[in-house]
Amino acid sequence: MAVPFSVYLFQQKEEVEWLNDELILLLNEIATATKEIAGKVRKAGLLGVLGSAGKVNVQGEEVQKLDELANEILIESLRNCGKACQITSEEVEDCLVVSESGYAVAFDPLDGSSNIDVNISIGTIFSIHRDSVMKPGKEQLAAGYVIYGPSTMLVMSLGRGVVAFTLDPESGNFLLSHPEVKLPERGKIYSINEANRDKWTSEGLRKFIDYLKGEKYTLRYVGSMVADVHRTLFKGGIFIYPADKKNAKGKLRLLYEASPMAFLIEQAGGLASTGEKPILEVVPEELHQRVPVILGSRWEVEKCLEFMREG
Ligand code: AHM
Ligand code: MG
Repeated sequence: MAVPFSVYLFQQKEEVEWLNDELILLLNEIATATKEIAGKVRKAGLLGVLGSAGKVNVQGEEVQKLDELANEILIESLRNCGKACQITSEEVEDCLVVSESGYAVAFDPLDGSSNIDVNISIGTIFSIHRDSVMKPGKEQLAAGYVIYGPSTMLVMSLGRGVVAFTLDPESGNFLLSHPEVKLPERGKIYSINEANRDKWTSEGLRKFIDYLKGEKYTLRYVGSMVADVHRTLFKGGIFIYPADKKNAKGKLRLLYEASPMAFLIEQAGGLASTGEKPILEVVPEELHQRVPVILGSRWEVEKCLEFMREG
């Protein structure tokens, strides 16, 4: 019988010194909220929650109804559980300060919005720090994502490797399905929005992608970071969202996209870089700060950085 998420957390208390009952409660709360979101995602076409909410968010992007719903579900459960001192969401301009100390949670309630209406995998990403979110990613106490795909899966790290749980629709439990997620040293897939090729600011990056083509790599790009990183984590290869002429710092947000994904990738044995430094070393300056993202198997990431340095 596979181990349920809540039981797994209790078992980890021995291994992870910062894992106490409070953090366990918080993590369970996040898992419960994502199950509710999974239910809404599954029935989206029947609930009338597809399409735009008719407004733009702090990033200037169109908000989808399901984005809003997922955001409300997460904020409500984090407020109610009483363990979150700060709540930061992609959909909310300011950080919600609940109390002075405790756990600071940052999340992207529904990543991959452009895929919502077409029934393609989307996800929720979360990152947990002590007291404040304005700390480098290497200080995360826990990070993870839930992918709403053919299966709903929760992939998480407490800084002791990466584990994955699959939602069992019968029992409603996240059950441990992948006790040790390890990134292959090298893969066969690259994942980047190649339509932006002419806009990329790094000539070295264009040469790197050409090099991969010569090495018979294949291209996979969903356009949901959660899905693209999930595939990279399990199959290896490289995922890139680079700086370009439109987005000088790339598109993805540090606190609730780049940093938690970098934590998972590195905990699984891979690398994650901005092109200049490890993502986990970046000290946040703004809540909704963006960073270029290059992550995946060690071999490809190192090679990409080499090409980018040479220009
Ligand atoms: P979102 O949080 O508004 O959904 O935007 C982030 C998404 C990521 O999931 C994905 O990697 C990226 O945007 C895709 O961007 P593009 O369409 O420019 O390739
Ligand atoms: Mg997002």
